[in-house]
Amino acid sequence: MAGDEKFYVTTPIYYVNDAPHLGHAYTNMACDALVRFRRLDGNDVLFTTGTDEHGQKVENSAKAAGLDPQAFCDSVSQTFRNMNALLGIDRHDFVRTTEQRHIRCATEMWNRIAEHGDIYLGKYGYYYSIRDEAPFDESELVNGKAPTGADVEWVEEENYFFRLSAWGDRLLAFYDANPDFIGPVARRNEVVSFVKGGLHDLSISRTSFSWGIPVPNDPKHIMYVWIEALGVYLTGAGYPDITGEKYRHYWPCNLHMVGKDIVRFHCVYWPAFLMAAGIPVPKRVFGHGWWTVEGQKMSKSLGNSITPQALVDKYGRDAVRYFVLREMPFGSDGDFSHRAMVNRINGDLANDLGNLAQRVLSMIQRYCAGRVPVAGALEPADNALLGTAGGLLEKLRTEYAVPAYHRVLDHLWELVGDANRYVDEQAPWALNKTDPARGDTVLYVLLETIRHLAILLQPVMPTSAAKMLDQLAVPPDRRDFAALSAHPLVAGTVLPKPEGVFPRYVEESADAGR
Ligand code: ME8
Repeated sequence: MAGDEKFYVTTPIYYVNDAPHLGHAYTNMACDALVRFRRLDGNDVLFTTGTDEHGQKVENSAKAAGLDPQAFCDSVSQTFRNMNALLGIDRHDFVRTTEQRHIRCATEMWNRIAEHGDIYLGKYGYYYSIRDEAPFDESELVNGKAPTGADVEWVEEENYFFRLSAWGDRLLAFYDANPDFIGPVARRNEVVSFVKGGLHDLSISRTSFSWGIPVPNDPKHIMYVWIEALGVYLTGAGYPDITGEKYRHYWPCNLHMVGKDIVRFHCVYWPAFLMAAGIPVPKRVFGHGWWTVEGQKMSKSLGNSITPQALVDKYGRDAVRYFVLREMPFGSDGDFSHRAMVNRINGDLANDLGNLAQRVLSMIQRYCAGRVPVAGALEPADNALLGTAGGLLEKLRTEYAVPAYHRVLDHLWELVGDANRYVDEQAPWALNKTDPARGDTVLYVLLETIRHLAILLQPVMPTSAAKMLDQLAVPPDRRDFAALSAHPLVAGTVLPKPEGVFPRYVEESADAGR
């Protein structure tokens, strides 16, 4: 993977009728870890996220807030930007669907699809759920409501339609030819069986409200929110400037990271729109699972949504990033609980990794006058540990390609475990008395192992990993993956006095016993 390969990754764009919560934070933190990994591996990365600002729900929410829609969007969109700053989301382009560049992009996309003959004007009656922004057939309703339980209303209007029904076979052929297009496999199977079940044409314009992008040459219609929202990924790559450097370099997109709820939009509608417009289809869509909180679905009515701010205030940014990527296998659903969070902070971070670093760095101060010691001849146990450390990057490349963050962290913590056992077996404090040269070698091997861990942990815990690397006196320009083998620690380098990087979580009295 190393080299100047390009990589374009996107998060969904979030509706501005809701405040940022753990679910949005999760997708962004996951993408950010991947982006950082790729950048440290020498890739040229474009990373986009942003906000989805049109549609009836937004128009309604603005009205309820007593604001004009644009002012409403400006203020909520800013809360998503703030979330990114809070979580340490790396260099990215924040794209808003109300920006001119996006309006140009969506308009051009519409024109291209229309030129291809895939858009027609028809009459349509359907059940519509405002909450889901989705139309439903009668057969999809459950007890007269949307499958999500949202209320629906019967709507009839003259709409433009996208001829989706004509794309089923081409989509199935596309999935066959591109087996990695949808991950994980369970989601792929769902999509394939949905398409095999037959596709209906899709209504892609509305006349019942006005907060949206006008349909070219027929401005009493506005584009249905999904057809323009998906186009945001093209906007991020500079479309419609298809001769431009940006588009030619970054499109097609490498990965759309989405929640499982919107896999169908990204894996059925989106490739069909693109093929109809004559635009290359992205390489992969990954549908991750959903979080519940203390065993319950997050919902406005239950008032149990966790804000990113509350999480970071309570546990710290890096611990939150670590927890969400370690706790549930990426692609599955999982539960966020205070208890599980504290176990990870005090177990994995403070006891396992934190103690390893603290123990080793304290011995360097005590036995080596605070300098990187000289390594003598290596013994099999030393080579085994260094071999595992040296082999990690290749393993992590495989896992990030899925991406399987939980396995990335499993691999790293296997090395933490090996290193802790090695300290106990080699007992450098005893060697310091009986065979100081051997003691120095053991401590050097441990420092090198910690350097590997810290460099490879940067994508998930950038702040803590940077502190660890500061303590190893690794210069800022020697922290990328090329430095793993190119720049081992140099004997004699003075190391600063160690400070704990991973504090234990101490229960506040209100938490005790939970
Ligand atoms: O669907 N657990 O926006 P949205 C994990 N605007 N992830 C969650 C989650 C949870 N409990 N709840 C939400 C939209 N998410 C459209 C997208 S893209 C062109 C348009 C995450 O604000 C997850 O990534 O409803 C999900 O796909 C996204 O938030 C939906 O955000």
